[in-house]
Amino acid sequence: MLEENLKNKIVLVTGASAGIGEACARRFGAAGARLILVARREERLSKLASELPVESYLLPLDVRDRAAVEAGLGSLPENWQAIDILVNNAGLSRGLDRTHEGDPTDWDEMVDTNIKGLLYVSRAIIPGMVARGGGHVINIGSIAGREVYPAGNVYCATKHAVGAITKGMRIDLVDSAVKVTTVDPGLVETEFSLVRFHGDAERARQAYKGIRPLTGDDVADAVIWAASRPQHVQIAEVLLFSSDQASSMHIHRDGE
Ligand code: NDP
Ligand code: 8X3
Repeated sequence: MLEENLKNKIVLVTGASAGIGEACARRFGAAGARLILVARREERLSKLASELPVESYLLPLDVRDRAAVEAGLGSLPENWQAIDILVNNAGLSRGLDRTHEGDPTDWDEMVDTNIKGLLYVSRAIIPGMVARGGGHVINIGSIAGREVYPAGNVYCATKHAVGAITKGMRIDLVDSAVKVTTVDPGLVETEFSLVRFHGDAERARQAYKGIRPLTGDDVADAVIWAASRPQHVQIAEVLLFSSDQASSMHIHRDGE
């Protein structure tokens, strides 16, 4: 079974405190990988670590804080430095407003987290992968990186940027043994919509009304699959939807 390739690998997951990132950590842990868990909510990371069947290292930080990213990743204990797999998952949407009505504070948070945070973490980790002669970067993009939907403007722009950065990384690393993958989901039921709507649980529920959305574990399944291919196989892109979804704008909801 190819998942055996993952045993004892060092895997760093950003945004491991919830949703897709937490599911990835659990799946890599079940496959015997050693995990570095990154997010802001340290208590969530501690609880997750206590439930994993493997050794893990907690790195509570905000990926928007370049100095904290550089310090945290630059001072890993020696036995945690040789990161094999980076899952760039930390990200969020804020608001669903027309561009001319949007809140610039929301824009800053999305751009700083989804684009700059991903770049800071990647910049700190990829040179070691190149020097060691192996590694795999898996970016969590989105259908929002392939399409633009009404009021999705800035969030979609950040995910289009993740798509472009992923392609750029793959080109820049083609002469190395480092592989680059994007996993792009459609609707996944996590804390994503609660965060997008600033804690409005009723509005968040509406996003998944009448459909059977993907779960974090469904996305983790694709991440694990991409991560466990043989070294010469580079999965470039994975696009996955709930079977009730065909595009950002084609969603079949019960009763409609
Ligand atoms: P969740 O809100 O459930 O999880 C988001 C994770 O990102 C949390 O662990 C959060 O941790 C972390 N995070 C957010 N901001 C920061 C930050 N500044 N520094 C460090 N960690 C941060 O959402 P999802 O699991 O759904 O989202 C994960 C990724 O998947 C995102 O990139 C999202 O854009 C993408 N995605 C989601 C889809 C969906 O429908 N849910 C579909 C397609 C893509 P903490 O708050 O503790 O810092
Ligand atoms: C999250 C999926 O469609 O809400 O990236 O943008 S969507």
